[in-house]
Amino acid sequence: MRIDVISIFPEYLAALELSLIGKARQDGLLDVHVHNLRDFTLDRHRTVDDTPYGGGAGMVMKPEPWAQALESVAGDRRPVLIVPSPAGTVFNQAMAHELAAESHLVFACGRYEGIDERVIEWAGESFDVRPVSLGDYVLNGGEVAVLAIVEAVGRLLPGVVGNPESLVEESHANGLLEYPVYTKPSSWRERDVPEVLLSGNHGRIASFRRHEQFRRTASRRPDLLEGLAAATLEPADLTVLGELGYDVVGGVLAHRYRSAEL
Ligand code: 6GU
Repeated sequence: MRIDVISIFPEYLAALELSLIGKARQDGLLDVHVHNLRDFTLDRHRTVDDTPYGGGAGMVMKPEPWAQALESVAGDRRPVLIVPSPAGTVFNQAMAHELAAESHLVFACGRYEGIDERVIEWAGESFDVRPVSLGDYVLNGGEVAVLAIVEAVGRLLPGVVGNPESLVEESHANGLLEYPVYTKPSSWRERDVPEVLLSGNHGRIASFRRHEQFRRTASRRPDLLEGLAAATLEPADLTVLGELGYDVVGGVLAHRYRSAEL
């Protein structure tokens, strides 16, 4: 996969040289190119921003440096252009899987109040444009989002994560949060590892872990359970979910008291 990142803080992306993603680059699985937007300006001051039409606080990124930078990375195959923005679609594991199937991702890191909207419209002629948000809070620019998205996508590429089994049993892999994990010693500061995990009974261990996934998800992320298709659940799951307050209504999970509010 090829990745181009355009930013006025290219040093921010140095973290992509570290750890799993850095290793994937060394191994030739990921071809990452970071570009300084200021290299595409045409004035002596390398200006990338200007005041907003219509007034208001802050500055807006000028269109022409973006057009020059994007043209320089476009290629001929209609790459996906990810525009990090708190006004984007919220990123999740399903989107990470979709992006992992692409051959070329381009990231346009805005700063200030954002990029002149005409750039986003114009880019649609040669890119598949996707405004993407990390969640409902505001960052100063897109760079941190690029680090997060490249890491989430990169680890899904074949060969990046050493043991692909570890991608199966992790949070969001099956729409639920991950079960809690423990290691030695079995007793630590008067706290014992749940007995079932020492039992060697793989069936009991699997159902304990699944039970814990439901308990955790119900407590921390009830939004993930609400509306879940009951067809994906086993009878034993429905017993546990029933104890957690969930019923099946019209083929999907609904919390007994909360569903009307959601
Ligand atoms: Cl992707 N960008 C910015 N600037 N702020 C954000 C965000 C992205 N996601 C959440 N907040």
